[in-house]
Amino acid sequence: MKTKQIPLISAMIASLIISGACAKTPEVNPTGSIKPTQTESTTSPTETRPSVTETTVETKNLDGDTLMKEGSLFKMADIDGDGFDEKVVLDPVKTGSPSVYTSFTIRVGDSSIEAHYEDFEPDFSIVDIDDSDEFMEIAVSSYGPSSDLNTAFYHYDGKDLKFMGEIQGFYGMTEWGEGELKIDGSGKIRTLVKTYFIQTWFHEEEYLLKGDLSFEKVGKDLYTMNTDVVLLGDLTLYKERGGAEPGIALKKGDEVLLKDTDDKEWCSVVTKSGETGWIAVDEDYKVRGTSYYTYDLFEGLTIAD
Ligand SMILES: [Ca+2]
Ligand SMILES: [Ca+2]
Repeated sequence: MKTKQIPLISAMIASLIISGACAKTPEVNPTGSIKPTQTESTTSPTETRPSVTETTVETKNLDGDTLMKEGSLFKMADIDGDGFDEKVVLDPVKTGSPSVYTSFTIRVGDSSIEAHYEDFEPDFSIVDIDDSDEFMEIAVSSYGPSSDLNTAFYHYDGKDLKFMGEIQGFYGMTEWGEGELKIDGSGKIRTLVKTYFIQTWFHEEEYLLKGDLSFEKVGKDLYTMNTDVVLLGDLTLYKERGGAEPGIALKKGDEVLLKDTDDKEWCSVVTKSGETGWIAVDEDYKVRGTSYYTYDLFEGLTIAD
């Protein structure tokens, strides 16, 4: 299932990126200061593929499922800023038949955290979300059950590991190219998030790393959706966002652009002649003032799971 959906999602992501919402900041290599592992002399210093031990351990859990531990991955990096490298270890676990990666344990020193993620990448990255503090963070990305990509972050303070949170999007290389979650040392993480307002689509989002190690969504007033649709019924637009006054009267068959939305209530609609009106949408899909759901009124939407 994953392999079929990924090209589609990937294409959507690519088109979003091309459609130009991205004000690109210069990329800073977040892993530039990491030392390569000793065993892989052919990789460049910026490629921090961890070494893989060959040991395979199999155990059974209480349900009788086979748990397979396919060797630990580790990287050396000074993630607590004390001047000495820590050994950061990830123990991936596969379950089921055919087996998939379902859980892992992250270990630094005497501290460890176990986590469960469906179809996670059996790998991790050391990243520097904010280069003005001395810490670096551990990132583990997952493909998720239906292309619900996400990345989990962990912090080590020199004594304890802490789960910081997870953010939609994949960090690092995937099977279709570079993941959409970007870290540039600014303290902000940029990514694409999936949303279900009006249709299934993605928009850019930023998250700020806060002092308590949590992430805060920065948010935007309006996100660009830019979806061309054809009206399947008549529709009178609102004149203004937030208002109740009627504006342009559209007819069945009209072609319009669903342009900018707050991703919760309002979306601008641009006609072929370049005039703009607004629709309000309740409960993600109910077009206010009509008996239509968005997908019954607009042809050209993407509706996925
Ligand atoms: Ca250290
Ligand atoms: Ca830092």
